[in-house]
Amino acid sequence: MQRSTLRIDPRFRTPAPRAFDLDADVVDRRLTDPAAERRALVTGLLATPATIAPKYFYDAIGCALFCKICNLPEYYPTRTEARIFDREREAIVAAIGTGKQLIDLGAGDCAKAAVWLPWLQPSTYVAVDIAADALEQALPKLALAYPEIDIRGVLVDFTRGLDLDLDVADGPTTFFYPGSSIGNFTPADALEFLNGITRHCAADGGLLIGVDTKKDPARLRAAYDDAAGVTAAFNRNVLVHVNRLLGTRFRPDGFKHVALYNEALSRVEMHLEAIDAQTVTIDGIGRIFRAGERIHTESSYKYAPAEFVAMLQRAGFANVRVWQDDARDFAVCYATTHSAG
Ligand code: AVI
Repeated sequence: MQRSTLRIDPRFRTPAPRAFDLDADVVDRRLTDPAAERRALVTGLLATPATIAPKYFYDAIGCALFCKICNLPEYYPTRTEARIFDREREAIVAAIGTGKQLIDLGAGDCAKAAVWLPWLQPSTYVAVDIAADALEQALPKLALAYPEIDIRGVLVDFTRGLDLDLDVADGPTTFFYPGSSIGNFTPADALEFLNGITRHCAADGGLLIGVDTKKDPARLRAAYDDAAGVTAAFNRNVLVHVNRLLGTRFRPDGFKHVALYNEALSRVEMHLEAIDAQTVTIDGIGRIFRAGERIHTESSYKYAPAEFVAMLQRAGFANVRVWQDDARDFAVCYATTHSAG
């Protein structure tokens, strides 16, 4: 079978770390093993059911579409979390304390953390993300606005493990993981990830995290299948990204966006469903997607607050505080590794 000679995304070729000398440093630690990344993506596509890891949503177009999703009327998590943060700011700052280093996981354009900087007055702000563009644009501006804070960026794929040993200094540390991104891990992986955070939390450290709660399935479905079709475009764009990475020729408009709530597993699932049969050559193998066959692209787990608190405790956090909006659509937790927090 002949192999494709289409252009392969250089992200799968160049493992060399780079450092940008802007006003803030950004270190790239993403590509530990590009061949293994590629293999995992190919294996997922050749499997039945086929899967694509949600991290592949976030190329430049995917990031822009995700920003749009966050402002959609149906997508309540972003604005509900922001309202909780606004309403509870002083109580949250009192719980966290000031002057610690702040590690922002999945920082994106750093907009969420930027609101906290004047309140938490961190000694160091480390923005961590898999995607470079938004981070590289945001950090120099933050460095200019807050010259007293040591501002740095780290590009890392923390779905492969949270190894920030080179980036987190000793001393009190606050991890910030908003947006309910923890829901994109399976519960087992979420527990392991939270466990990794406790490892990095020195005495007097903690985690400020947002989590989406269980609710009416119709509302959950609507949040992931908006009337304007932005989430559908976000979902299909993953195939454009995969085409670029692997040199495949998926026809994204040959797939239908499907969002459903799997009540037994408490998760919203997103899939791409082949409208007609489509054969795609993947690493020299002709993979037939039958009409109606689905590629699973994302799971977004929803937690009752008590369930999530129990998970934080299992991960090694000792003291957990929870704040919610009046409708209890979303929960913000601050958890510490010491019992007096
Ligand atoms: C990033 N993550 C928390 C979003 C979520 O709600 O699971 C990703 C998303 N997918 C579709 N809409 C939003």
